[in-house]
Order: sequence, then C-alpha cells, then structure tokens
Amino acid sequence: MDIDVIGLFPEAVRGFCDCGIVGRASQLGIVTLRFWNLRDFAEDKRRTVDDRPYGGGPGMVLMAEPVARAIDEVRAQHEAPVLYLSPAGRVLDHAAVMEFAARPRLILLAGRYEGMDERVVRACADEEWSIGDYVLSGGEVAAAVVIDAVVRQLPGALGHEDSAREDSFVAGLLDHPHYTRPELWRQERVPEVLVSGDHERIRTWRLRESLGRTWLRRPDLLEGRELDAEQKRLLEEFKREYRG
Ligand code: 9WO
Repeated sequence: MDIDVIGLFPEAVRGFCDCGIVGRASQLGIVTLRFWNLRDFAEDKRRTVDDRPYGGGPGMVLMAEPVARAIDEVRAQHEAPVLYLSPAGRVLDHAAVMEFAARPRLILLAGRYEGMDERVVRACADEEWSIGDYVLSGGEVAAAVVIDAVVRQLPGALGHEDSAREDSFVAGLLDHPHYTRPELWRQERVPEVLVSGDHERIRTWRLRESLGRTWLRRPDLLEGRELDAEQKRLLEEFKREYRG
C-alpha cells in the first residue's frame, strides 16, 4: 500500500512512522510512505503558505495554491483519493479503517492554523475524516493515527503472535485484561485460570472478560450485534457474577 502525507510538519508524522509496527512494515515494503512539505509548494521566495482570513478574526488560513500544487504533484505520480483530516469530517471507526486498508493508495492532507481555504478543500479533497470530537493544533497527529490503525491491518504487518491474536479476537469487542510476572504483586494474585495451563479455560475466560467489559464500558458496541450461542452464554455468566 502507498500512503502520501501532505502538511506543514510532515517530519513529525515521519518520525512516528519510523517506530514500532509501522516502522517495521515500512522496512518490509508492506507500506510505502511519502512525506510532502507544503512549504516546498509555496509560490514566493519567502515560501509563504498562510494569509489572514477574509472577514477578519484571529489566526491565519492556509492558502489554496500551495495545497493544490502539492496535491497535483503527488497525484501526477499516482492517482489516489485525498483524505482531508478535520474535526468536521466523518468520525473514523474500525470499519472505516478496514475499508482504507483495502485501498491501494491514500493521500492524507493535514491542515494547520485556523484551517485551509475552503475552495481548495472543495476542489481537491475527496473525503473529510475526523479521528474524534476534539480540536488539535493540526491534522498531522490525526494522519499518524490513521496510518497506525490502517498499517497494522495490512497482511504481514503484525508478527506471527499478534496476527494469531487478531484472528482469535472478535473484532468489535474490547480486549480482555492482561497480566505478566510477578504472579503476586502488592498482595494481588494473577487470576488462577491464567496459570492453569488449560488453554480452553483460558480462551473462554478471555472471551467472557471481553464481552463483560464491553457490556460494562461500551454497551453501544454490543447494540445491533448478533452474539453466537457461546458468546451469549459467557456474557450471561459475566452478568450473573457481576450482579451477585
Ligand atoms: C479550530 C477551532 C477553534 C474553535 C472552534 C472550532 C475550531 N475548529 C478548529 C479547527 O478545525 N482547526 C484546525 C486545526 C484547522 C485544520 C487542521 N487542524 C485540526 C485538525 N485540528 N484538529 C484536527 C483534527 C483532524 C482530525 N480529527 C480530529 C481533529
């Protein structure tokens, strides 16, 4: 998969993308990331990319032309949809991440200041996406979030252990609790089942915890979701224990 990032601080996104799972996927050629600085597409010697807002008010607005020139250059190399990261966009979720991961190419556009000239958003952006209902200082962090979530879904991006885990994890549920050594920490023991060596009991315990946590903390994730017979039974068990 090819992902291009356009913004004023693409180096910040690159720094993040050199680390961990994304960094490894990049080294393995599972994803090809390119970073474009809007300043390199300014039209004047001073490399100006912002100007004062029409209508007045505080702050500056990203100028249309440098943004359009950057997008034209990236698209001349390979045609791809432009995703503008903004709090006014559709809110990202797991289904959207999976849909992005199935595309061969993405161009992520990160804004700064008070925003960018609306004309270039309309002319050049194909979609507008938000990572959540809060304002950031710019779209770069949101671009990093999209890249991280998408790249870990690409075949081969996760190690063997992790991909097995993903397979056994029922998407759309919260994860079960995790424990590591020592077995006794500040008077608290690791749940007995996890040191039993009984893999079937461990599997059902983890699934019960996943279902129970989702029911307690994010009941919205269970709405409109069909549980199979085992999941129904385990969630009922969890509820009975929780109430009792
Ligand atoms: C600033 C602002 C101030 C008061 C009320 C509303 C406001 N919205 C913004 C704003 O959207 N500023 C942006 C800064 C301009 C474009 C880039 N910036 C940005 C992107 N901030 N937050 C995001 C973002 C992107 C994706 N998902 C969540 C937030």
